[in-house]
Amino acid sequence: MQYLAICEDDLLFHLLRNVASKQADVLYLVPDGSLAKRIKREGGKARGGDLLKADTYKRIRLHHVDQAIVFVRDAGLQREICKLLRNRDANLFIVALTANGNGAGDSSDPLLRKLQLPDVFEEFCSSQLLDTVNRKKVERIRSLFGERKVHILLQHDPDPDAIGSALALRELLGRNRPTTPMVTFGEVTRPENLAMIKLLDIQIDRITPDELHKDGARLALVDVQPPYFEQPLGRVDLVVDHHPKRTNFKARFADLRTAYGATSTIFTEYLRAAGMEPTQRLATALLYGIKTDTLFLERGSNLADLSAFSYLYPLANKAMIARIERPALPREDLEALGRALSRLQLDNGVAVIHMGEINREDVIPQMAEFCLQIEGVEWGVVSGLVKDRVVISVRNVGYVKSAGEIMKKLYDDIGSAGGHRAMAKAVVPLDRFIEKYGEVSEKVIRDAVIPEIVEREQTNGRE
Ligand SMILES: [Mn+2]
Repeated sequence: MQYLAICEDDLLFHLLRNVASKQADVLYLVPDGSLAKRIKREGGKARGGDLLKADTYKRIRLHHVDQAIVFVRDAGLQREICKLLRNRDANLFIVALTANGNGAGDSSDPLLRKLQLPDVFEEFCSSQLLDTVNRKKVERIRSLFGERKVHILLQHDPDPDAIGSALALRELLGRNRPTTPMVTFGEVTRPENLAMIKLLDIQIDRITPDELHKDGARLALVDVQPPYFEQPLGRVDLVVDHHPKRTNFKARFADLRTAYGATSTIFTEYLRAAGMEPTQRLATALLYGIKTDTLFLERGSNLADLSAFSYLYPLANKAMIARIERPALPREDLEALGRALSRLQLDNGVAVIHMGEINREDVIPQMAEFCLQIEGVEWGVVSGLVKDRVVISVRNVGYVKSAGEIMKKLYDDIGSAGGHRAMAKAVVPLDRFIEKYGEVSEKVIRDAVIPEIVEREQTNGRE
């Protein structure tokens, strides 16, 4: 690239010398000869001349120039220079660096771009500064654990951001699964998250509070802070998180960045500062962590998230993320569904389906949703037996919307139930369900639910 930089002084020369000298060939046009000499002495290409005279530009072969940079503080002067350049060459790309809000030049000129100087410098400086800060933090993190085993403790239902962060921490420490396991007091339940750990071959072990420091193991928390846990955790060595700061807790190292949309963003910065390019597996986990925590960069994300996201994107396996997001339905569950559909009866616009024993809980609400597509159906009521729990999902498009109310009335005394007007759910332990209804079947659910729906439709009428 051949640049022509039109400047009042040698500031831009000093700035660009360190940044762009290797990629760019820059000719500096400055107002006087002595300044031009100074730049030449320091290894630059320069020419002196009156910046407001057309002759000055005639002596420069503009057709060799790919881009002109106009770095003149006075807006009026800048406008004049842009005009002179444009008169000489109608196809020249011009970037005008302006120090104040109004910029300069003809804004209808499609080949003229204006950049605010404070933005340019801020971006340049902050990324450099952050890099140093992050490098120091990585050094500190690596000094925390010695040869000890490290438990990376995640929240009760570990999510992609936590999992991606934990993988990155392990990588930063140069550790492996046996010496640095991911642990939780709960378990992964969301279908997407289950798909993520399966496809990325990630293991999360269940642990009890007493085992946290077994055999002198150290403790690291990512995407969560100690007060989240009801029980005391003992000594905590590391906390890296983006959630709002919780009440006082002690940790040997803490990095809390509440302005960030994801903890995975913090770990991406650590990796970059440490000069470690993530593997495809790690990049996929981190990218998916940022994506889910920021709702694809829409919620609570900032520039840092955007920058981490665009860094990870080319390194990650996008096809795998697509598979994680649309987890396949287990075959056996589909078969249960097919059988249930084949004997579907409609009663007052209500479709009731009991799927029997199924493997994946999320199949139940998906099915209830699907029922609404069947002609004449206003209510979809779908139940299934998931391990030792009866799960009932209700969807409704009718005029009388009281799905949550009905579920609460019928099942809240023996389990947990609730929801909105159009969407509700009940989860009841199997033994308590049988105690009350004698069995789990389509019939007992139908007999309980339909009178409630009919009663409400009659009292409320059709508005
Ligand atoms: Mn998070």
